[in-house]
Amino acid sequence: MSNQRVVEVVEDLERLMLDFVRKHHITHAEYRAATDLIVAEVKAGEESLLLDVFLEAEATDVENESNSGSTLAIEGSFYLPGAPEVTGPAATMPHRPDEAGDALIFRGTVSGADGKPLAGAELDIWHADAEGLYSNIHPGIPDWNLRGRIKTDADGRFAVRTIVPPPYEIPKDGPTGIVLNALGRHFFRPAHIHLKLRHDGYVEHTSQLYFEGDEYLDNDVANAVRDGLVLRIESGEDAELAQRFGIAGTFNTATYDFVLVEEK
Ligand code: MBD
Ligand code: FE
Repeated sequence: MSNQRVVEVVEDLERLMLDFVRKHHITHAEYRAATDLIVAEVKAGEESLLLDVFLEAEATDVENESNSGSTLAIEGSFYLPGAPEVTGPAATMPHRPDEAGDALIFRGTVSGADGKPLAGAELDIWHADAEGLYSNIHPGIPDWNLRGRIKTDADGRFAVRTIVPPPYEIPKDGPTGIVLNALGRHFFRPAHIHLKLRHDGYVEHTSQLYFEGDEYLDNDVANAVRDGLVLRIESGEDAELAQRFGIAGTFNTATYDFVLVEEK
């Protein structure tokens, strides 16, 4: 039995590709190079990376057009469900004893579109380490390092200690990197923190947060930076947070308030 949505979009895609082959006089050798690229992407485990770099931001833009909550952003290729829960007043992302990078307390609130704070909302957070590498993906890093799930308190607030990640560089030597190189593009994404937010009765919210001053904000290889997702890192003293997290002197904080959309 045919599926109406599949007929609609796949037949349109088919027409687009046939027109494309004709328009560019694609040779048989070029056609075969394209199928070989797909095989190479799968062999390298980069098929999602290729699509996420080139297409995913457009799909989230489409969703943002009719989204009344906080701005959505791409998931990227490295999300894994089941990260450890991080709890307590000094909630800290799983990390190595000698984890490199500047300490950051990321904090904020989660509320509904009506402004009602959401207690017990889950923030599923993952980001790269100071080398730009992701645990469970890149070798040599303990499983679940810098991946964690934290819940908001009774007032819908959260605060978690982690490190400021650096810009992320797409592997240069893999098939996706070869394509980017042939296009004359660089391989960098601005530094970012990935998040998925969940709360019963609300639509799961996938986004990413960036940092002011990053040289790749305006030329992200995945073109995924959007207004309102760029955080300012405030460096200063905050007695309450310092006590809570047992840190002395000045430290970095970054704040973001999420708005989730109710399920229909
Ligand atoms: C990532 O972490 C990412 O942000 C993108 C766009 C692609 C792959 C991994
Ligand atoms: Fe990423």
